[in-house]
Amino acid sequence: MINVVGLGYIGLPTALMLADSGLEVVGTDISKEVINTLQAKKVTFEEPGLNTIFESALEKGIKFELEYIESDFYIITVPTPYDKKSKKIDPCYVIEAVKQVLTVCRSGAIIVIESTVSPGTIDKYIRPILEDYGYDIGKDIHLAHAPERILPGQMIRELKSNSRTIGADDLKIAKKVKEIYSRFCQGEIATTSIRTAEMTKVVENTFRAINIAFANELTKLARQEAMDVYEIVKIANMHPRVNILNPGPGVGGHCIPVDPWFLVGDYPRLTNLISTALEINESMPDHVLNRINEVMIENGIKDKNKVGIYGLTYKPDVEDIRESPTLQMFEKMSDKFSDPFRVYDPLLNKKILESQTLDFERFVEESEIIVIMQSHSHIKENIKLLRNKIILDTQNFIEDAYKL
Ligand code: SAJ
Repeated sequence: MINVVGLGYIGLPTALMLADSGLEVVGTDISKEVINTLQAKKVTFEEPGLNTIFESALEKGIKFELEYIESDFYIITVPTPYDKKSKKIDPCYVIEAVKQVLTVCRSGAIIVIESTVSPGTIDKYIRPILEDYGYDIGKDIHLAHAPERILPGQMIRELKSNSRTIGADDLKIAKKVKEIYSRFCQGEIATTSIRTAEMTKVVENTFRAINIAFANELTKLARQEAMDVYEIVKIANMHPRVNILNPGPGVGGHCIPVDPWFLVGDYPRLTNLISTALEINESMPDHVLNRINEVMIENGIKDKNKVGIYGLTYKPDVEDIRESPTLQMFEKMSDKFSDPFRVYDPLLNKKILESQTLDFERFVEESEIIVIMQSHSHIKENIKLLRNKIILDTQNFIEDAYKL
């Protein structure tokens, strides 16, 4: 039996996939609300394909409990918040979950940590707990790290098709963990040490952050030269060994703008490139504000109320607003603009901001300039309604619009 601890964006789909593959699975979460909802046969968040796999897992007997279950296999998928000031990870939830597991696990149990952690966290915080509880690691308890790699909006498909990394202290344990993940994962599964698995996950997201920063720096350079950055990137990417990512209004989510800071926090003298890249990405919301200002001046618009911001989430067609570029932009606004712009996002039917409107038609009607921060399918389907509006398109999908 497998006990999956933490039924959020990663834990729930993972538990469902395992149950769907025929394994006995119990999902545990500290939130009564989450457990009540799941026990009432309802999913806790929207994600393509989640309902179907949920129904199948229910049929195959998955259970959801507040309590940790006696078992010999645990997968921990709890959040790892990070402190914005120190830029360091706070492993408190992982630590608490491991402690709870130790009160119920069987001798010889394997504890797999899936939550993203900064490199060295398992050695520094988790091993000492096991030792304090009197466990002999490698004998009567085993540790592994299997960081997730899935993309919100494509989670179910990516859980099946992405390759993964499994870190363990010895090959036998790595093989056992690999067997479990192979039940649903058709991608390649690399086995390595725990430290390498921790580092690899953070390196992957850091690579992406640096690549996006390069595209963002090119954007500013092209803007100064009145050149089209998208055309430059498109042509450069025709080279067989060049793959520059897309410039954007900022980098959001809980991974790309967060994980690289773990390396900067732990190795400040060895991470000049990484910290500069992060700063470039964090400067993009300011760049958007400058562009809004320029577009307002060019069109003789002085009133900020005539500017409408479309898109609050951090990526298209996903409800998640964590570290969203629009929110980052509003945080920076207080010194530049005293009044907020009006805001609209079709995915958020609950008000998050004072200036947010829930009526799209009114939003369009009252805005002279519309700043597209997110390329939701909704705006692509309603593009005709933006006729006669001045558009600043930070996502580069509307022809003849102002760009970054
Ligand atoms: N972005 C750009 N330019 C690009 C691509 C993205 O500005 O060319 C921005 C997006 O607009 C968004 C942010 O970056 O605001 C992050 O988006 P994302 O799609 O790159 O990544 P996430 O945060 O949704 O998920 C990433 C995933 N990494 C990828 O390489 C696609 C996922 O594989 C990881 O599992 C996840 O982080 C994680 O949990 O670490």
